[in-house]
Amino acid sequence: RCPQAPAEKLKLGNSIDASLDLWSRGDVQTCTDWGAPVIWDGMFDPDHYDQEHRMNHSSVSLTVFAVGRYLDAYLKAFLLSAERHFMVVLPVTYYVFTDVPERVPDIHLGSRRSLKVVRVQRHSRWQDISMMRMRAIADAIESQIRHHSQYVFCFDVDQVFVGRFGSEALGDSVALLHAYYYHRPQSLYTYDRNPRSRAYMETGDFYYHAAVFGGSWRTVKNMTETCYQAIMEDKENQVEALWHDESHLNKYLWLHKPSKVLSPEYCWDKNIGYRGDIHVVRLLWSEKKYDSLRVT
Ligand code: 2GW
Ligand code: MN
Repeated sequence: RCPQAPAEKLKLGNSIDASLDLWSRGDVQTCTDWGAPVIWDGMFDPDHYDQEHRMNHSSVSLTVFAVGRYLDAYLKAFLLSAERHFMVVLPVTYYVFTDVPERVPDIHLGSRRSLKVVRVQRHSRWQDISMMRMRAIADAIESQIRHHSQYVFCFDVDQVFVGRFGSEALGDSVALLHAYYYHRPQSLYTYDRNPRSRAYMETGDFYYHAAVFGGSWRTVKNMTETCYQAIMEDKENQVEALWHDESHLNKYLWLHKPSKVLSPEYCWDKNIGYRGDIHVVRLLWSEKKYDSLRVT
């Protein structure tokens, strides 16, 4: 059931995760070979997680970028759905990074939830809009987030919450299994294969999706700074990794193993169709509007 790691090898870092039932799902991998849990529905008691995190006074910052046309296309639905499903029992601070602050929708937020707008420059290439998030996140953690939130979660904006995305997802270093690759052989993973790029890797553990990653503020700061530095080195060498920031994130997470891995429940695409191992969908890709949004 958990072929890669015998239970005694698991070194779940804290009492909160010790309640995870790694044997409750026989159909999927519930732990990595370095002992990190892979979170699937049925493995955890949501109330236990919420109680523990409330007792610990955990608080979370969520970062999301809505630059240019992505603001009107996706931001409102993303935020409204986050209010219903994202860490609802914990204090949450949204950080919306945009080049058009005046267009950020005025959303009614729950108590102990707030929203900050950070103005960012609009890069002309979309690859740069995506990659430069790493730098902006690191800066915001250093200047603001670390003073009030233990945890940071970073999201693409083109998705909506449709089920609980709760405190079971919190951990020191959290990565997400990409919905298209978690059941596929490693040979199909779209790692960067160009030796000239800093993101180059031959083999890895999983293919992680950059649409969701998180952890303690310290770890996410290190993650985003390290990726940013690698991206800038690539620019100096005039190379760009195959999947931009996602390639660099995959390289980082191969060298620095995440302490918790989220199953694709935490970022599902309905175009994949039915799969028996997905019991709950928590976050869903929004429809891609390439035609109208990716014209430059
Ligand atoms: C992106 C592509 C083409 C045209 C515009 C943009 C764009 C992205 C934009 O105009 N404004 C903007 O705010 N963004 C932000 O970057 C937004 O938060 C969006 O969710 C994020 C990533 O772009 P997205 O969602 O269009 O790309 P995906 O869904 O194919 O993302 C995967 O691959 C990316 C790298 O190519 C990133 O690693 C991303 O995290 C992955 O999910
Ligand atoms: Mn996306």
